[in-house]
Amino acid sequence: MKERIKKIIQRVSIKPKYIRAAVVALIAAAIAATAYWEYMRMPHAVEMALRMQLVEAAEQYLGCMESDGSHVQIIDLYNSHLPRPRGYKVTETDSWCAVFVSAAAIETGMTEILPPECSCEQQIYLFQALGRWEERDTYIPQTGDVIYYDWSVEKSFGDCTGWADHVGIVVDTFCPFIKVIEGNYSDSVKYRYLLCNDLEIRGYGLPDFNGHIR
Ligand SMILES: [Ca+2]
Repeated sequence: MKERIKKIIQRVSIKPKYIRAAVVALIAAAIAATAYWEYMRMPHAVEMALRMQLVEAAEQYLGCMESDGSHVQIIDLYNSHLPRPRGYKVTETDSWCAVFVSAAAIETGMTEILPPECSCEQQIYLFQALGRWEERDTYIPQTGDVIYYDWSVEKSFGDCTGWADHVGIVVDTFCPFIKVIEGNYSDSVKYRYLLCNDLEIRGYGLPDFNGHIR
């Protein structure tokens, strides 16, 4: 009986070469799993790169202002994109906050996910038509989201659904703060810092960067 058990143990015992092979296989599987995980993360990395690309296109105009006419290049870029939204050619004296946001989209070739417009309200309709409108003022925005303001909002609690007066592109969110880049902010391109869920936030247009990748 003892001999039989010994033989069975010998038969099933794993030889060192098999252990080595198993270790190699495990390491190979771990490397493959890591590579796959990195691959799966890639779309997010590409999406973030696109978000940054939009912000950087806007940031190159930092400091442009009406007083020295340097804002005209932004309006010219907007007008160069044909057909012009609603057939309107923007003039140098028009409000140009939405024009600025649109120019960044035109420059980066992202007009199908960030529809150009010179009117905030019209641009909101376009985002709504794309199913990419975020009405909740409590939404925590991401880099590249488009933020709309309503300056005349009544200072009370609740979701602002009033008339959009102004617009910018979210640069980054450091809760509870949002950093935004805006055109026609005191007649120039400037950063704005505000609180998440600020009462004057009307809502957000959310360009579908993932859709742009596809
Ligand atoms: Ca709202």
